Amino acid sequence: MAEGFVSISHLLGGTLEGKTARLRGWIHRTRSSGKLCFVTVRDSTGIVQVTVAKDSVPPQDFEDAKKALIESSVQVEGVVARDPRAPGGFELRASGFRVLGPSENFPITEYQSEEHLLNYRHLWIRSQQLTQIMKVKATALSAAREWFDHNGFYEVTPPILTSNACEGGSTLFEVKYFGEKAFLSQSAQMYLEAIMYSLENVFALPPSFRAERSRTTRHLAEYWHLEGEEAFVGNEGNMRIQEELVSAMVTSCAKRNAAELKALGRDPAGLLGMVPPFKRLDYGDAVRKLNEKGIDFAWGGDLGTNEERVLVEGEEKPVFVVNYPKEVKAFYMRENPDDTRTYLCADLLAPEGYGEIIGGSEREIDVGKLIERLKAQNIPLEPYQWYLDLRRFGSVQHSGFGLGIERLLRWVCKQEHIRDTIPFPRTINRISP
Ligand code: NSS
Repeated sequence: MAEGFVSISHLLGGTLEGKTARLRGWIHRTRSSGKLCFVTVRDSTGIVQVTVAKDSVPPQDFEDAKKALIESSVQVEGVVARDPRAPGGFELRASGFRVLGPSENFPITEYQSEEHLLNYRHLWIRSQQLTQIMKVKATALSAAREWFDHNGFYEVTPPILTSNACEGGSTLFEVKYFGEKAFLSQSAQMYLEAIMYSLENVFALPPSFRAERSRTTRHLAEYWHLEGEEAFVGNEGNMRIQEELVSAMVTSCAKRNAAELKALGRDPAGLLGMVPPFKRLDYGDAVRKLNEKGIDFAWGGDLGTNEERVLVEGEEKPVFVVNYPKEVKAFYMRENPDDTRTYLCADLLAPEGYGEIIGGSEREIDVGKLIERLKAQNIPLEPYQWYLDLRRFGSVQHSGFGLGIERLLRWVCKQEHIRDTIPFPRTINRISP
């Protein structure tokens, strides 16, 4: 906080009652009646009511306060007074009111279409809803970094421009690269696997890119991907790491952002219960469960939104679905020795039907099997030679996972649409603003 100015949360804390204080912020709402203006002002910490009485400020200040439109930036000086009618219980009774940057007529009013709000995202980003979500997201990210830090992981910085696919060709964004073809990274996994050989436990938080052609409420074309890779860890150990990490992230949000979560309609007390262990549900049992519930679903299919929703019905906590059939998963996963039709892998499904938030697996270390699978899918080997090399020079058992940050936030912040968990969403029909 700059010298001489108080934050609104400090002002609302009560310790400044009767004292003179100065604050800076933006006009949230304003109305005036005769000799009195009520201006609510927001800063990054909260919203407070400012009363500007004609008799208490210089004449020009009163005129400015009366004229100032919402979203004008202002500086106010006054006395902090307890007032039960004011939101927050305190108000600032102005002795001085200055407009720093006037606002034109703000193009967003109360009831606007989603399309309008997305066109004006650069201004809508100031809304209470998006502000609250961004605060929760900042907590989730710092809690994740704290957790990794306390558990012996190194943060590393993988490339974004890549020459090969990690998650299959259908969702690759192609870019021109000095006359060659390159792609935006879908996942840092292969690079984390390479770095694992020196640092053993690594994580990264890069953006990932998916040219998702479907319009859904849980797909973005650009999202933030929290990925871990661990040496000498199998599929079960991988799940233990994930459940502890998710628990640390979610419970930190519940503790540090209770007010924001409540405002978003999420009860923070419920999130405090997201502690390990999370249930493991074998894919085969998942198919049986779906069939028992009258859903026509055959072994070998991929779980869609509806199946994922049904599988977590009645569950309080996230659920791991383990050992998917090979045909629905990526080539790099380790074959399950107990059932070679499946891989040693797990997807973590959030409760309440929010769906998959993590995809993870133990990695195949048999280079012959990897080559066989790439060939079977008619994928040229050349771009993967470096990845195959990783199995040729001191390979060890290892596992990893990728957590979609916005998927987790959609659940934690109880959002209908994933786009509101990222400031400037990129989707099939939007790259602007
Ligand atoms: O495709 S994943 O399931 N798995 C991977 O990319 C692995 N290579 C990760 C790894 O093992 N290092 O994606 C992982 C997660 C998935 O569970 C979602 O939470 C999220 O990434 N994800 C997405 N979030 C938002 N939008 C889109 N389109 C999206 N695709 C995946």
